[in-house]
Amino acid sequence: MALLQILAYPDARLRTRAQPVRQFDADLARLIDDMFETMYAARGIGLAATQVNVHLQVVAIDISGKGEAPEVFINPQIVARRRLGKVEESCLSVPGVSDFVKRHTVVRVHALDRAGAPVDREVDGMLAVCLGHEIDHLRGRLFVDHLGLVKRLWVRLRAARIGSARRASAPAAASPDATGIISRA
Ligand code: GNR
Ligand code: NI
Repeated sequence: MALLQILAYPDARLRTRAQPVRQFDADLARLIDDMFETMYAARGIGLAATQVNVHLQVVAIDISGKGEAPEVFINPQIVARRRLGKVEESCLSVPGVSDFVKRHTVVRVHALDRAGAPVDREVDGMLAVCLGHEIDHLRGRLFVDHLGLVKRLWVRLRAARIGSARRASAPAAASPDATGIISRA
């Protein structure tokens, strides 16, 4: 297993639209395992493949945050939605920022599981919100795109500051290799 590098806003690669998965093979299984490992290490409750620079429609979620409820959604489609709510969101690709976003809190999702078998589920609460957030990633959208202009400008300035501080202090040894993979010792 390997930790993957998570792209950070405003990286243009986060705007890529993910392609549907067509092959349920060992590469896909490895990607899913690496995504969970990366998500848990970063203390997130969800991760879209887009965030690790793999532009396939793969979403990993565990709203328990600690390995209790891992769920994979491949090629997910929301086919029904209801009950709009305002929920505070954060994103591993937009570190240090959280804000309230309008999302549906009950959604019906069609997807495939890691073996390629069809899934048809109605989910609610945090799982529904997280699924909306992750499906946005697969389409190149970030939660900050839902915020007002002033807040979005603030997020951009902040990201520029954090980015330049990181570049100034980042030791070369901590960088991922050309594949984007940070190997475990
Ligand atoms: O860890 C995460 N927390 C979170 C909180 C509220 C709504 C959505 C999320 S997803 C986020 C991890 C992430 O960036 N997934 O793309
Ligand atoms: Ni996110």
